Amino acid sequence: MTLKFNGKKPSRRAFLQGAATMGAGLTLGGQARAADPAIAVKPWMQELGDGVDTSPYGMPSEYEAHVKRRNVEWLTADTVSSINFTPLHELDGIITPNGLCFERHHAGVARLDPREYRLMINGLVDTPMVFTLEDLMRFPRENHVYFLECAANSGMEWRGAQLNGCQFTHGMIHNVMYTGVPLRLILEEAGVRTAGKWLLPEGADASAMTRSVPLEKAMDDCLVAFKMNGEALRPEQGYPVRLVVPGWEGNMWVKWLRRIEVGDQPWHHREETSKYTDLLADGSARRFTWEMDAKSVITSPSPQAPITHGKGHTVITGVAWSGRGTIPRVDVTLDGGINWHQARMSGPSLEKSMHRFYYEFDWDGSPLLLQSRAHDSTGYVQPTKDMLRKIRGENSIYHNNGIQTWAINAEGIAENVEIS
Ligand SMILES: Nc1nc2c(c(=O)[nH]1)N[C@H]1C(S)=C(S)[C@@H](COP(=O)(O)O)O[C@H]1N2
Ligand SMILES: [Mo]
Repeated sequence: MTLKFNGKKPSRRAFLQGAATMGAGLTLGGQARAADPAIAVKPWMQELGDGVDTSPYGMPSEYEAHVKRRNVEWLTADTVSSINFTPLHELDGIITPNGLCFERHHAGVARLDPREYRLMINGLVDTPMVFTLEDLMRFPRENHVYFLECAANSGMEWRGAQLNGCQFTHGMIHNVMYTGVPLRLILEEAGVRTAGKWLLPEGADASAMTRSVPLEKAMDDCLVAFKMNGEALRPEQGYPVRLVVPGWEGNMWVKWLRRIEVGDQPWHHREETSKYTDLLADGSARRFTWEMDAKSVITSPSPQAPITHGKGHTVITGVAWSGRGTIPRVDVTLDGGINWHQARMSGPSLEKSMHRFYYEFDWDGSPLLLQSRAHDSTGYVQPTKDMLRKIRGENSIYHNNGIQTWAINAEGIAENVEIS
């Protein structure tokens, strides 16, 4: 740990003394508040609270009502084919609570009756099959934590800083523990023919979303998932069953999964031609850019989470992820990239999952240019936005994994800016 108090690295003894005086609230975050009226006896200490079962399905505290998904009204013509954003600036750790997972629908939320749920496997298979939900539950199942990032995450930021808050610049992501059946086992049950090389998962919503997925990926780590963070998928996330395509762009994670066709070639449907391709400067387009590159963002402080305590000990935190593995290291800069400091990682480091980092420092109250830079387990380092534009041109929307900058002024207010 590289905690510094007033610029000096404390000895272990000094640190322990510091911790001891924290009770009196002097060193890290506290203040001497002997006369603080909030310490007095409160109504909730004098009366009985609600009994069990007042809220059979628990809800967050009423004081947390601001912690919610938000959309950006001008982005889409209506909310049915639209997107909202995970409030990253309010979260900690690595798991996204189910009620806060961003939503992306092409035709609204399908309301499936699980008793009428069916999954069909057809095309180049020995035995076309139809499974009920109960059938799926009889396969061996696995638990994995994966991030899902829409390829359009940060897309509005390609040409310059635009939206003021990491919820909006980076909130098309969630990180969830899935329970599901390896797709490989289901395909083996149907028997993929030798000519079968591609899959076409299809959704049961009114958009009938489809994507071409190479067979190798399906046989490697795709899941047919029915639980998220231990409970049934939320309707917004594809209840009762969605496809999980670890590390790959969110669009391929077909929700309300109803059918998987096996074919010998990709289908080149809408979502892999007119959408989810990147027009380059020379007029050609990148396609099948499935893997999500390493990326990170500081979630606090950030435009929706300013520094409110003034100068002194300050905690910077954020998240990082890579579609190619883990994140062994994140660097943080306070001065727009002149000096980089290695952040402290905390929490599980899982493949294709979000990672949490912290950087604690003593803020002298002068303006800051905060950035974070992720390194993934392949050695890849998150690029600047200038580096991305140099290679990809100005026309891209998808796959913007460039370094994000927040400018913090002397009042602690944060703003989305771009410096490189
Ligand atoms: N059936 C179906 N699956 C879908 C979509 C959809 O509209 N319909 N949207 C896709 C897109 S573009 C993304 S980014 C993810 C979003 O998943 P989420 O709503 O759980 O965040 O689901 C994908 N799967
Ligand atoms: Mo997406």
